Amino acid sequence: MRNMKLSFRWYGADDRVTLENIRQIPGMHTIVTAVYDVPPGEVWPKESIEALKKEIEGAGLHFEVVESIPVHEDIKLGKPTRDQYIANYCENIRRVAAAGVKCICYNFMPVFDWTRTQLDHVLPDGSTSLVYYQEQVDQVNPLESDSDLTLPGWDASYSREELKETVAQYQAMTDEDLWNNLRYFLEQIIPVAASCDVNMAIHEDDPCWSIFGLPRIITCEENLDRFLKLVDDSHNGITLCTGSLGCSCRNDVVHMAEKYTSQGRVHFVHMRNVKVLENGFEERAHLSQCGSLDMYEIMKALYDNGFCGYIRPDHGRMIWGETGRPGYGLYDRALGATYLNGLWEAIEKGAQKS
Ligand code: DNO
Repeated sequence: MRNMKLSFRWYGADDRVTLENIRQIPGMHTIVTAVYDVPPGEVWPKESIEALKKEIEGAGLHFEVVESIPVHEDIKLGKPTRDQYIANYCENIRRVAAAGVKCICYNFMPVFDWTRTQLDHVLPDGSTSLVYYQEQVDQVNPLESDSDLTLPGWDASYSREELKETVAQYQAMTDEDLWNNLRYFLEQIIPVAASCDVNMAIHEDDPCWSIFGLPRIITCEENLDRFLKLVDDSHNGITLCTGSLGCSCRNDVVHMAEKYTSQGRVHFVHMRNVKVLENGFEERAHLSQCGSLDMYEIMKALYDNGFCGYIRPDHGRMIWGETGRPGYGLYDRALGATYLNGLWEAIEKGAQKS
């Protein structure tokens, strides 16, 4: 039996979605979380990690996936101060591994993590979801001091001046510079992850193209091939995020799921459906017919190629009047989890019968 482990992202004590809610979702195994009250680049206190573990296990769930240990901007920028931040990163790997964590999700996107133009776009059925319309992104120039425009989801801890300065530093960098800085980082962290037997799982850039002229490199098959070769060790793997890759028609997500799972490099999967539009995309319900992705074929590619890692429903819509953290409410993600369970059971039983 090939067993995927169903997981769910939880934002800790501040999250309106409780561990008690999550444990009632059928088949739930692992909580995906992080220590949120420590600035990026710093070492996570052992007590905070232990407290998380205790709380999660006390609710009858496992704490096996961290999303994310953030990568300090100085590492991505290749500044001289990066060595201390990388040493801290290695220490965090050791600390979470000691608490039983098996997989760490992170990203290497300059400044902005995921980017959307609206977080509560109303879909025809009255639910709301996150959307990205390129023409709105094109109106926002983070380098213009008189621009008040901002996009939802941006890191509020930056002042406008700091943001402009950091963005300018990246704009002076090429993709090759970013590749070099990623290699430098991986060459130090992967041996540590291997010695602790923790799988590192990079998250693709979301969306998977450059924004504001900043380099973005974890975007497509060619670049994922290159990434995996930077340090050719199974602990250097990926989070296959179907929505991040699938918002570009150039990415064949089913093929990528087959290829990287068979190579033993997919450690974590974010299952999200998106509707690709001419000038952007909308996040949709998980069901295949609601978006552009064939969720059955993706799950089948995972199953057929021996996937036994962690999988979580990604961003849900807001439905049934729920309010809360955009993309991370309870109801639609729970529906997504149940759909994933159903697909997996059907694929598994179908395979056993044939
Ligand atoms: C968005 C998430 C991302 C992800 C990071 C991983 O909802 O998928 O923020 O956690 O990119 O470091």
